[in-house]
Amino acid sequence: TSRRKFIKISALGLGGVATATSAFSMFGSSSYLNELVKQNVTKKLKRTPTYCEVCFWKCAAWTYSDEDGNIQKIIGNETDPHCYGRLCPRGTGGVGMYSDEDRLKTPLIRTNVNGEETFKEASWDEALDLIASKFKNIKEKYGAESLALLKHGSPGKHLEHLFKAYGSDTIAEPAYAQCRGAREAGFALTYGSWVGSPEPTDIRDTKCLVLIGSHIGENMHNSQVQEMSDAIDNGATIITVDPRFSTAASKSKHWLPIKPATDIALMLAWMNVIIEEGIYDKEYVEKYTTGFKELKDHVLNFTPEWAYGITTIKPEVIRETAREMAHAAPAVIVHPGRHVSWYGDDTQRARAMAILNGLLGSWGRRGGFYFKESIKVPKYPSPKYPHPKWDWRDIGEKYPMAQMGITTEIIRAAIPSKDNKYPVKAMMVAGTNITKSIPEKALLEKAMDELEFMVVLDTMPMDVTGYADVVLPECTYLERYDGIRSATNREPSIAVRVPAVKPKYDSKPGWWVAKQIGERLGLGEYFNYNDYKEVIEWQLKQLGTSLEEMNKIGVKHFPRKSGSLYIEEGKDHEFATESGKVELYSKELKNLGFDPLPKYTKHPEAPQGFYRLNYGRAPMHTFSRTANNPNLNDLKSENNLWVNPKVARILGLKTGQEVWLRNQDKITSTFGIKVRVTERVRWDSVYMVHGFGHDNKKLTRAFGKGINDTQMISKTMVDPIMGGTGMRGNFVEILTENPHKTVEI
Ligand code: MGD
Ligand code: SF4
Repeated sequence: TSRRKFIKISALGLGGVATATSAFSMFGSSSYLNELVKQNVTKKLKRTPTYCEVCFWKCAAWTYSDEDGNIQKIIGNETDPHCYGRLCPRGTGGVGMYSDEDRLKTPLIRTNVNGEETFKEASWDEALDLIASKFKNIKEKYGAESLALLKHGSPGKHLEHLFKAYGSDTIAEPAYAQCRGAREAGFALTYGSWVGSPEPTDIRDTKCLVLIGSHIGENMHNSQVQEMSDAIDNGATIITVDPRFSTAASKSKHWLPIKPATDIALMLAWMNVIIEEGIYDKEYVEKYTTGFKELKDHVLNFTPEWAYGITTIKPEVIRETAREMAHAAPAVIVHPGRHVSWYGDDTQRARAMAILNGLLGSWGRRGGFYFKESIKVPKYPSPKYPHPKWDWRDIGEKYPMAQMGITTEIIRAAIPSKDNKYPVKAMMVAGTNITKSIPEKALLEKAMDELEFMVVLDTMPMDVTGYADVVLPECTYLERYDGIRSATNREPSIAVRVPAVKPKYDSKPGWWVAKQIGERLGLGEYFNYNDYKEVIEWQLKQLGTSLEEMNKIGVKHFPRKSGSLYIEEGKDHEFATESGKVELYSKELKNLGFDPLPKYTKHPEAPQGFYRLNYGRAPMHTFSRTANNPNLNDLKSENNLWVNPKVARILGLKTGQEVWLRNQDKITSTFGIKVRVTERVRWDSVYMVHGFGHDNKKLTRAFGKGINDTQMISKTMVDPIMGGTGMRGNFVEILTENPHKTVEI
């Protein structure tokens, strides 16, 4: 049997759905605070600043804890531009991450008892000594570069510092290749600037918001949802392109139920109408863009009639929506989306979005995209990092526009082969549940099996911990310091994270883990502090403030230094591209051997009896991390399979009935899922919320609830430009009988 078999047995010695339309009104309000204060007049509450870690929007918040160390409530910081004083349901429910009794409680080390693999509880010293000795051993045998780090969120930053100090920059996170990488490449090619997070979309002042497969409202990015809600109240036109009637679609003037995988064709037709009817922003195009002539010739034949045959969207609807956009311009946003790794031509789809925005003159304009700004947090003094012999760039060299590590390529590099020049031999996984976030499970399991050593740092016994040699329990964001948040926004601001309570059980902060391993590896000079608090204090001082002040205000604002939010009337503006202009036609892509202008390519369709597997978000959950959270599990404990009534009729399915799925590669879902018959999904696809179907029994609430969409994604379409993992080309058939005699776990 495989050495790194998923540990199923428990360790030695270790013991109702909200309606979609309510997503816009699910925010916690500061009236909670008054209520809370009233309720606790006798109890003194301590208020501690933090920023949320339930998703990566990083809303600044206040944690209220009582004298007994219980967290009473988390409330949005009124002055924070990420949340405007209101947290989303997940942020409010973040306290469940702290109180979840299934949390990892102590370090665990894989061991073999009577031929059975299991975990034994270990002391921190034992676990850290083992990690340090294994890391040293790998470095001696292969070089530090063979140690890879897959990470996400705040703990990742601390471990990145450790890895770089030890000589490895073999680092990646799923937020790139499995999420927004293609959009960053597409917009960087066009505007010379990443979109970044939060997106610099000026939604509060927009007159027209175009969402192409972006489901804001279910994808609950706080200020963005609030601004969209305000924009709707102010009469903005929303145009939603989605094969599914999403919450956003329900708020839209136009819902375009596009045939999946044909969005580029629709956008080419929009360009055709906007150019042919002469309703593009002529002044902007002339002054700020290059390649208009090539674009015009390129889209000449991509008429709405041509696109109709591909997208199933009627020509008059294509024309009408194009005119609405142009009418609103420049206060129009063709939203770049967030999770965009769909069909492997995702950079080109992002380019099409970027080009449309260019034609409409919305980049750098009020109600379009503003020029974002952030403040640089000075780096705490530390020696220079050594220069690795190879790093993530070399591993991803096939993909010329990869601007960050590609998780899947790093994983592949763990599988030995003759021509693997960059062998990965050990891996640390911190704050990412790769068994749910990275598809092609067979490949991932093979890679993990080949590793000489694997360590996981997590707060919960997620399925990925079952593959580790050592599991380290991190305390939650409410129990630790972390780096200062300095995100891009309309105005620069910073926020701090200060522990509200002591770490529960034997859990420790990520910064402490990094420092402990670092010291054992002889890297003490890189960790020249006893407590991370000292790092923050030093940085805050450089920024002209102090922890004392930040404890009172939570968020500090700084004036803009880069100039106006928008292009100033009559002034020139230089974009950060090679030409200094918005590159409608991309010479860069041409020189790299790719299409300089986006083209529509046909993608495979579902075979007879199969449906395209589509997936997305629910407002009360983030990926797989919240499924077991007691508060959020209460709101939604499992996912459902959305099935069109036509399909339900053919297969004889009823709402609430349990079904199983089998995909095109004959992979059968471990668990079942309940059907939801709804007109809101097209007949050629089925839909489910990502992040369910957990297969670790230690997650007592989430175990076996719903289907893990990632398990059904055994085929990927890789973006040749930046290495993104297209996941929407998988097809499933619906089984009404349980294919497992006894459910295997
Ligand atoms: P999560 O499932 O939230 O997402 O991928 P991941 O980042 O892997 O896993 C986060 C892990 O971090 C969990 O194990 C959680 O317990 C742990 N964790 C939470 N807080 C902390 C902490 O404070 N410290 C530590 N050490 N650990 C913590 C997300 C990725 O997935 C992204 S960004 C996208 S957009 C993709 N979405 C997606 C999809 O929609 N469908 C499918 N099939 N795959 C996807 N993969 C991608
Ligand atoms: Fe937390 Fe919600 Fe903000 Fe994300 S959007 S950081 S989950 S409050």
